[in-house]
Amino acid sequence: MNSCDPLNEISNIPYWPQEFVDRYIADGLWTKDTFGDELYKISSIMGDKVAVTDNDKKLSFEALNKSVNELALGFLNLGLQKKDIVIVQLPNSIEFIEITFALFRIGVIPIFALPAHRENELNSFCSFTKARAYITADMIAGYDHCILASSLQEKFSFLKYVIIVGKEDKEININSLRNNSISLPLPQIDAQDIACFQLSGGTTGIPKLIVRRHQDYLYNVRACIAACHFNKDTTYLAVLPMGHNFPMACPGFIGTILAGGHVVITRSAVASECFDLIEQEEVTVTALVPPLAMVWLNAASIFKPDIPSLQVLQVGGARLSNEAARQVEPTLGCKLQQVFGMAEGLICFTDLNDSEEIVTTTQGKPMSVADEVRVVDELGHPVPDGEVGYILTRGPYTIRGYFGQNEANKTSFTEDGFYKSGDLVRKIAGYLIVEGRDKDQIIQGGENISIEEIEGILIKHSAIIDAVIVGLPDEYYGERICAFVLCKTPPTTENDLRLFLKNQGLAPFKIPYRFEFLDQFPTTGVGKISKKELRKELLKMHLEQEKIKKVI
Ligand code: J2J
Repeated sequence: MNSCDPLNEISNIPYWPQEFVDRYIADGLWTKDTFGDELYKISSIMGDKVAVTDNDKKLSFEALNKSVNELALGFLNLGLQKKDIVIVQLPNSIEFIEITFALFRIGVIPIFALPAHRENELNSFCSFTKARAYITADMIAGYDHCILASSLQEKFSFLKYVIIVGKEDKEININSLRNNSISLPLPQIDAQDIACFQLSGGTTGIPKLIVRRHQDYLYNVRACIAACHFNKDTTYLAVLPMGHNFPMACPGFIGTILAGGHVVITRSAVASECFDLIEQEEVTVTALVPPLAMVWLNAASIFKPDIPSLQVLQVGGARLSNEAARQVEPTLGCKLQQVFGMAEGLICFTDLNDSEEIVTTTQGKPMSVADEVRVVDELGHPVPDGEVGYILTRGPYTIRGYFGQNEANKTSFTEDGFYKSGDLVRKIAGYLIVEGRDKDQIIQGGENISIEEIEGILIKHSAIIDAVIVGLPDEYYGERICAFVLCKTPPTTENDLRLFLKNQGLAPFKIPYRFEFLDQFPTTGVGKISKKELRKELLKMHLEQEKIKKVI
């Protein structure tokens, strides 16, 4: 990322052409409402009903609204102002929700860094946006964020405030802000004002910044609430890192609160702990990425948890294999909802009333009638229904360009404003099936290999929890198939897996050349399996072996 003048950039962010703005407003999709106002409205309706539970802390809607106001005033008293940019990097917690709504209410713009982000990402966010504050916790998963904060402040003189949730004696503590709020008028926030920055979920390089405004992000939340039937009886377990678009706004914790439901927060994604919490708090819905869903399915088949309250498991963020999808209902006793989404906008859901076939083999339909989706070939020409092509999308909650990325925007967006996510999909009767990503295929000796086919068969093996196929660069073949597997106990052997694949009818040239057994997969900030890290790991192992061969 290049550095830029944030204020200049803010006035220069790609925006929808006027005809689209007029249409979205006329159709009632974009309104004048803002997140701050929506919280006032729902808290006046819900009153003392519990809105959030985090371990032994509970907040009613009224209490949440009050606390959000106190914090909003605290931020203003400290010196933060509307349009300032701040980095928020917090673990799942009640404070996450309070701080998010407080910032929304005063127009201070959070960048939601994920807890797994480190100095590289934070350096980039700071220098790129001239962030004025870093709001974090003293420790997140054993990592000291106070040290990271000091290092950022040494480098960036504009990073004026470090606000800490946790230890009382460090920096500016969040609680001191609450107690210190002299009444000030809250700034006027308009629907076209920026609510926050989301981060692109790409697996290469530093995430790009995605501007979400109240008008489009609120529409995003409202459309998700409608598509997922969230209401005051919904109890949502926030397991994935709450700064990610999926657990935040699709419908996520914001959707649950604005629907009058109950958000239960956990900092642990460990299946047995989450099963206990689901039972105890009568959770009705939760959202996972596929690797976590696979681990939960394995745990549920062993522990047989008693979780009748759980009605829906949303799974998205990466492709869930059809085999794993089929296990959800019998193993967890709840319905599966597949979610194909992106922080840039478009969200697709399977519907709870869809047939089992649709729910287990597709990634759903775009949630809004105003979503425009095209499936095209490499030249941008539409492909017939049922054929694989690149997805292009635009609509009332899909951005028209990244923040400060004039060059990247030329390749990531078409001239008429469609976002090119790089996902390869097939469209059948309106439903999308994600077939992979543009760079996510193995071409071995000129043969295109379907990663999904091999992964899908491998996970049918009774000793396997999850499997990932990546390509190992090879002088002769171009690439060779390598399988990384996560085994149950007792584990299995390479020979057994080869035989199994053969007996399942897999063509011999698709049988992996190499198998690697791991205890856990490297993941991205939100918990998707990081193929980039696996490829790096594979290359490292390969080069080391080559070195040993030479020595011998
Ligand atoms: C295959 N690939 C998928 C799916 C996302 C809801 C759910 C997820 C995200 C998210 C999100 C997939 N099958 N079911 O923002 O609101 C891959 C695609 C996509 C990229 C976006 C939401 N669901 N993906 O994961 O911005 O490659 O958003 O382009 O992090 O994840 O990643 P991200």
